[in-house]
Amino acid sequence: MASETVKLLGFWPSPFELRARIAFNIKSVAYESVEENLAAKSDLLLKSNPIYKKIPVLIHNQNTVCESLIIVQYIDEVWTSGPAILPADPYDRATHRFWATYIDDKWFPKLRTIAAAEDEEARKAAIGEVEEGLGVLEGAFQSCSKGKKFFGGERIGFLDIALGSLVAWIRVIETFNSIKFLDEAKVPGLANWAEDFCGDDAVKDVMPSTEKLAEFAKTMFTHMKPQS
Ligand code: GTX
Repeated sequence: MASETVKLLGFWPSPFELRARIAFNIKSVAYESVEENLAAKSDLLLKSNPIYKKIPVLIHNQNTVCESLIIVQYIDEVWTSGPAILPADPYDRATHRFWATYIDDKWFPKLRTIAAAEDEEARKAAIGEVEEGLGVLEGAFQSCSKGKKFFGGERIGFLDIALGSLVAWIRVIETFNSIKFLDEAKVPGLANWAEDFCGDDAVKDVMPSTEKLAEFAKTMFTHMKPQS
């Protein structure tokens, strides 16, 4: 559709924007990428997401869609000619959505807590909680993937995008803390999955490098306060 508007408001280090980019790649949808300055948000962002004032925001013709996981589901439902992102089976879909919510609500905040920890005790506690959560996600991977490469089976699906978008940030935190979260000895399924995910055609050109992200993170973490 030549007259279609498909615009993504984002910010390159954002794992949440990355989710939409990967979904567009899976569907081979061309879109205009608009880089936001989060220290001086554009009127378009403030008008498009007045509730949260956050990126990513998808503008599709007259529709505005906010929240990364909702954007991915919208992309899946609108551009149906490309490969499906959500599983076909209703229970599998529910399971993917459940774990994606767990990642965003419970697990990822712990990863952020490591960077914001005020002392060694808090940092170690947060690392332990992140590792515990990865153990839980390893179990989810074993049951969702059913012996295949991805949570979604033969190809990347919704839950792959939800967790995979965070891999570069996981690696940054690993580097800063001299630890290995995606350790083959502890979470073998996830360790191999992360390599496969990052090498996938829909991902490899949009995933930021750990080095570039680490440079950005150095400044960001200096200003971070502990999350409540
Ligand atoms: N729940 C939202 C989603 O899934 O879309 C979260 C989006 C979000 O947090 N966006 C941030 C934002 O716009 C940018 S991404 C922050 C990533 C940090 C990673 C640290 C390890 N923030 C603007 C604001 O809060 O004002």
